[in-house]
Amino acid sequence: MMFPKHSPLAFVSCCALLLILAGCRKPDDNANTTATNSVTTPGVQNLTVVPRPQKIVDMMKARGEQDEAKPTAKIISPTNNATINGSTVDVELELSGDLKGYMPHKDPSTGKGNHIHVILDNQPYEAYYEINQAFELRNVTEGKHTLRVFPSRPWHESYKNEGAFQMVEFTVKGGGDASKPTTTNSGQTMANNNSGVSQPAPREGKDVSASTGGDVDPSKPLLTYSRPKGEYKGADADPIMIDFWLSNAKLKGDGGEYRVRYIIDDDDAKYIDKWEPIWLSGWISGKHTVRLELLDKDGKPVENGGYNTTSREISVVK
Ligand SMILES: [Cu+2]
Repeated sequence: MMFPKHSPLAFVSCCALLLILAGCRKPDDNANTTATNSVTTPGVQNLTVVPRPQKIVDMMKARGEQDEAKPTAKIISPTNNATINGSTVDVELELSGDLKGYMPHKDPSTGKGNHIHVILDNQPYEAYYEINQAFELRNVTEGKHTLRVFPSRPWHESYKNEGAFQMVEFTVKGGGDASKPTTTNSGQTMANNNSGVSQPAPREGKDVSASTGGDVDPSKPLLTYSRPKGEYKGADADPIMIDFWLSNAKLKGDGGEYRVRYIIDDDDAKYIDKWEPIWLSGWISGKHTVRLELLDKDGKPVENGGYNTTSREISVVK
């Protein structure tokens, strides 16, 4: 008689016990899941400065004297302080100086080669390979802009001799619509606006993002961010080069008083005291922020139109 009476209670107790057990199990399961995740997603990145990769040393040897070249760039168009009507800006360059065989050109079989880094305002650079034809900056917004160029090697290391870097300011009237998405890849949408004249082959160019030039004084210290940018895959992601152009400033280790500070993600700040590229090894997969800043002798950022502190997001796929 007693047993049936207790039976529902026992049943409830059992359920409660099971629930408690289930409840107890749950955090364990979560903990296990978390633990598994943290193993598959490497959380810690320890970057170290490593020597110039052997792959690049070998390429330099194969290039003969080219790395001792002292290319001088001249921006033919746009001229300094020019006013451009319309949203397409043709960039024309001339290279001279002691070239030692250096000439921009993309090898069709490898997709690589010497090229010029072209920087509109403080956007990521664009690579410009065939300088016998103008490079089109498309959808440039109305207003004041800056253009910076310098010759670069196939592995994107810039030439740092005097005269390699050139900068002009120009103004666009009736420019591209900042809210408009980019035009077609060949840029023909805009070219077609004119007339029925037959279209030439698409030229090298880029639909640029909306931006305006900073209030830059070209006679003041100026740090131009160059690398890294974009996506790095496999062997190209280890190591990754940091490279920049420095105007009107000498770094501490080169007999001057300036320093370049770099901050990767939320890591502690590190410093570059000689004007040369550095290679960093130890990147983990995912997105990373690279910030470069020019500092004066007191460790304060040097202001120049906002260009001396630049952050870029890169992505690493291993
Ligand atoms: Cu490059």
